[in-house]
Amino acid sequence: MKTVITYGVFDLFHEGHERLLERARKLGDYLIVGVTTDQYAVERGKLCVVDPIEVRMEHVRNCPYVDLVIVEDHAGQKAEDIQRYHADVLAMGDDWLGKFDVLEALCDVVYLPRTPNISSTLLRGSRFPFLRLGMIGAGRIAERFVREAGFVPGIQISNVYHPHPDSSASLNRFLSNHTSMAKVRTPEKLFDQTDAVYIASPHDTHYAYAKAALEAGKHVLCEKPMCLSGAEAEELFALAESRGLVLMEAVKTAYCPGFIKLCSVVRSGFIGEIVNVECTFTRLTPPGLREWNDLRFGGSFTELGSYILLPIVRLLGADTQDVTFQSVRNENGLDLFTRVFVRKDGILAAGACGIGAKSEGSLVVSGTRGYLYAEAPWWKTQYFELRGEDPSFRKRFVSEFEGDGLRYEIADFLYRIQGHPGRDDRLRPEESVWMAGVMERFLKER
Ligand code: C2G
Repeated sequence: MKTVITYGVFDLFHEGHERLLERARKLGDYLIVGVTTDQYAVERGKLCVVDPIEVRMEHVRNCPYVDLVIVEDHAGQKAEDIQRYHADVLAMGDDWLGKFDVLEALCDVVYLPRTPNISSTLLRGSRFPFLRLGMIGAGRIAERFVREAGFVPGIQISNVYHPHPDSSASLNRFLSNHTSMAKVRTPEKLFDQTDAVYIASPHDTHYAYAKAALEAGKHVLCEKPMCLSGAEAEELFALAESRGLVLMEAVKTAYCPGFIKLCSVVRSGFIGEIVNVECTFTRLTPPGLREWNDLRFGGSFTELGSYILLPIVRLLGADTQDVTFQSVRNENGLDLFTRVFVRKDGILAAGACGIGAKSEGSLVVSGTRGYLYAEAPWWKTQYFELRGEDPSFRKRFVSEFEGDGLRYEIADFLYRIQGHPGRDDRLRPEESVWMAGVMERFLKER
């Protein structure tokens, strides 16, 4: 018997997939198909898979040329499977031409021509119209956002509104790099021409822009901190819900595969009951920037606090009120370094952030049986390990964090706009509301 093996995501199963499987089966007598998991697809840069794995596997299983369906979930698996199933041929579409030649040491490798004019990407485009996204703010993060959105098929950033006439040089620089993008003179004009809005203006303006956008019927992705008071955040989420719109706070870590895995590992009980969470995020910030000069909303905590509050709220929950702060201040009263302490039912948490001090950017979650250590920069989660009393015990986890990592939140935003339900392992509204409440308390005490 001659065994053939092939792999794919098989999203929105179509004629091109079927024809590939038909020809693959003809190369032998038995066809095994590895269907890529959602998570592994994301790790390989496919951010917009629509059908969940059970649906994709069902489609492949129902295909008359397929004898066995297996799951593909990690790098290196093809070599393992070829040996495990004694495969004689690995068949792949010719979009992969040359990429798997190295496996010729184990079996024949055949690249089959792709069927022209059909793909999951094209089908996604016809099922879901292109999302026209407008940007409010062309400041420091805007350039990165545009670059990262380029990795999410189905989004077109059409225009930008920049609220600060005094920084028009940065707007002009930005526009000269993005000639397809138009400048609009008012937020209303922006709303008229778009389906969704990304807000990247100064912190204290987020709430008003988000509210106006939602009232105009636009989905909103808002930079952190989305709001500086819990009531404002609650109001925005209620408004979004009443209008059937998506509202998301852009804390990029909350949507990246590594951090999602980290929280799941903690929740799965490997380290026992959680007793303490500690994390740090520092970024030495050059003098003269808004962080140092804005006496009302500058400083470390408003700038970086959302990151350190994220693992705390994810792991302790959004119902804790016992929050205190300690800060080291600059001459102008702004915090150059802040520690936040949170306590809930026998669990402690402490986060530290600073724009004027450098420290190790790690995250440690301590439990009754062991602890999780995520190495710096934990907010771009790529590597973490579980450790216990026995120093020789180490369980290691590695994840991809591509580029600047904004692509994951952008993909999630699009996924939800397309009508898929919000996923509970991403940032939830009540968590954003809690973080806004903590910001409010910090600003009041300062
Ligand atoms: N295919 C094809 N013709 C098309 C579209 C796809 O022949 N018009 C083939 C692809 O070349 C691939 C298979 O169908 O061999 C599955 O395609 P995708 O679902 O796009 O999966 P892919 O990204 O190739 O996943 O680890 C392997 C990866 O998961 C491969």
